[in-house]
Amino acid sequence: MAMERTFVAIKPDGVQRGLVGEILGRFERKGFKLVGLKQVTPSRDLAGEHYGVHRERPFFAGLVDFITSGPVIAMVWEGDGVIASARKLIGATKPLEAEPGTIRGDLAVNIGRNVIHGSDGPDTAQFEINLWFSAEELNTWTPSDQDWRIES
Ligand code: D4T
Repeated sequence: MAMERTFVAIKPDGVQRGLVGEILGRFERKGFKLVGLKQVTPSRDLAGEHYGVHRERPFFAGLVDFITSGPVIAMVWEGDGVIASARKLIGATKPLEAEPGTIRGDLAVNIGRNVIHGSDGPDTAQFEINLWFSAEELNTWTPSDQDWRIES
């Protein structure tokens, strides 16, 4: 499988609830590589672009209010199959339908406060990485224990 990158963001509720370490740890323990990380309070323009596909939906204004209400942890994770795998680690959009063991299944109850976002496919991942990060903010590096996680 080709090496992939995906965009993941801990939403303001996850930051306010002190879940940053818990969530970062799940991606680290899985074996993915962190190549970009920053805390940012999104502007309404950034939020509108990020959620542009939902612009006509009734929940759009509330969603933008929420995502711009405080700091978000924006991340780029790298690894084989990381786009689909991150979605599995995150769980279903509706937290009450998310399986136990997933981030939303374990840590959330409400769709409007579902703690975390992950890109839903390769095109979205590319778009969202470019939207949230400049090229200089992304790091190409080799973890010292890589051979213990990836068969060469
Ligand atoms: P995000 O994009 O936040 O990772 O969520 P998903 O990819 O899992 O789900 P989505 O795009 O369908 O929804 C985007 C975002 O909108 C919120 N939302 C969604 C909401 O508040 N009410 C709703 O009815 C829906 C469908 C939650 C996630």
